[in-house]
Amino acid sequence: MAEKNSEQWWRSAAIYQVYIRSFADGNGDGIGDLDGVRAQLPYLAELGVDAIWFNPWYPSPMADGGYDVADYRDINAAFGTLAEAEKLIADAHGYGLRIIIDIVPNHCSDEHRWFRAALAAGPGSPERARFWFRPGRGGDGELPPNDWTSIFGGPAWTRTTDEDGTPGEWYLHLFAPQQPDFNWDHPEVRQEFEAVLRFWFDRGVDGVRIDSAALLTKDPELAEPAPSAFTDRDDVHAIYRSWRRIADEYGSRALIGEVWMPDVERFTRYLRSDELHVAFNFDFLCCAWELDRLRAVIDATLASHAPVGAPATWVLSNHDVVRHVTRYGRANTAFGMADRRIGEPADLVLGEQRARAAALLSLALPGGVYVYQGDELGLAEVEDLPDELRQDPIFSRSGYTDKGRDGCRVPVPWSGIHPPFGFSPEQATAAPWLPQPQSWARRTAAGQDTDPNSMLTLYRQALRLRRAQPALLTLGLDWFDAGEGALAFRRGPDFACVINLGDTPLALPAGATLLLASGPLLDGQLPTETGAWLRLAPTRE
Ligand code: ISL
Ligand code: CA
Repeated sequence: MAEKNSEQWWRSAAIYQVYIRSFADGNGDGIGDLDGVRAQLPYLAELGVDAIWFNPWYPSPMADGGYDVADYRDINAAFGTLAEAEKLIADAHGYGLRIIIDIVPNHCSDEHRWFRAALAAGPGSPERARFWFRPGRGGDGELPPNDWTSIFGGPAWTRTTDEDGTPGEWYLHLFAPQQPDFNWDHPEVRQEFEAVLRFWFDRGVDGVRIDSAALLTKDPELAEPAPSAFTDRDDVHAIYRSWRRIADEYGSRALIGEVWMPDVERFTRYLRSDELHVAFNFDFLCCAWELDRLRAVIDATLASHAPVGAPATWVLSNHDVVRHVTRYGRANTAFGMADRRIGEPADLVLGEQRARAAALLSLALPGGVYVYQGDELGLAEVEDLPDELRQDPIFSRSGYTDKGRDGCRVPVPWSGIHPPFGFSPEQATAAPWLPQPQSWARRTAAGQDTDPNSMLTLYRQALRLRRAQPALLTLGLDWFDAGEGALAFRRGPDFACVINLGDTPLALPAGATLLLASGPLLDGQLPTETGAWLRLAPTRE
């Protein structure tokens, strides 16, 4: 069992997401880097996670935080070098931490050599065939080829300028104009990404997170309406079948899809046994903090994964969403990507209490679990960033109506009582690329390290217990009745997780012993908005 588990490590791994730019700055330029990560490997090992997922670390003009990739086989100079990345992979392995990198196959940067060559080569050239170049509509080609809009807002097409300075063809970009979409009908695009996968697997990478995995293939005529013309098309699966053959060749390498898909049946197609190993489950992330809804989402998730035999994933926050301490402190605790509601009133004390219970919930559910950097410190969304410092293209492309995702990307506070809170070294030459709030003096890793009641201590204890409970890593879930307002389930015969989402304290099940609680018990009872892990008394048959 243990053997099988380590081969298929992704089935139950706790994965820590590192947004490199904001994690730890080794050289003091205000930008996180690989040196900074390497210095914090002992912290991550001590936290008790099994793997690290790095957001894109490639050379990039950073028009979209590195999701605009200029070279898939190198490292962003601001982060370090390829040799440093290799060293980091080896060091992480030395700590027993696996490495997952982000592959961005839907689009590249407008500074990628292929796109530059396409612009230079002109209309009708083989260089342009790797992307989606089209003449415009209207008398003079002044209208975009179709009316698709970008996921970041504004048109999904940008017009090029020919060498003689006259307006030329348009190219497709489902995201920012600096992110031209690849044409996945082109065999060279397919070969290129297969080679890129091998490049990183050869360097010891244990898995890849596949960005915007359902968007790669398009209606070849570009005629169908959005979004079905470019979302979840049947022919995208052939790509993942070929990637799976490569992953299998290397052995124990995981393919993890970023698939936002409301239709569960369509979603689980990506998880068929010859395709991806796992895909993110965003229903849980978006779900309101309410008993019935949470239970329904958990049930639906497990039911949809069961037929394909794929493990579920549980994510509370990532670099694209409002941090859950803030979400759970709002009157409406549900989340939608289209409406971040930055600045909506939030009770952060309540939000943190719920985030603590949610940590125990997510870490007790069957499958893989993700921790976004700062979750373990209880960081809330930074909602009051000055507009002129916001960098997310969503802010400008939405016409400044959507504040964007910068508020969950503020550099991590490590130590001390003033910014940069140890994010950068003492002799730093620049401030962190986004300013940290002074209130984070209470949120540093060093400050929480020895505090028995801190979020960091809770995560460490929970991750340690999780590792030590074989039932948590392998067995399924059985709901049981623990009283009014309780979300309660067993994993195996004697491990239970109980979350009190009701209005009154809950008595613990008879004979149960407390393993861990997200907050203090009151007269032996589990208070409202509190979660606990329990060892149940053996049942007499
Ligand atoms: O398609 C969507 C909604 O209809 C989006 O949710 C989209 O799938 C999602 O935003 C994709 O996110 C990923 O790719 C983006 C990047 O900005 C994000 O940070 C990344 O997580 C473009 O590469
Ligand atoms: Ca740096």
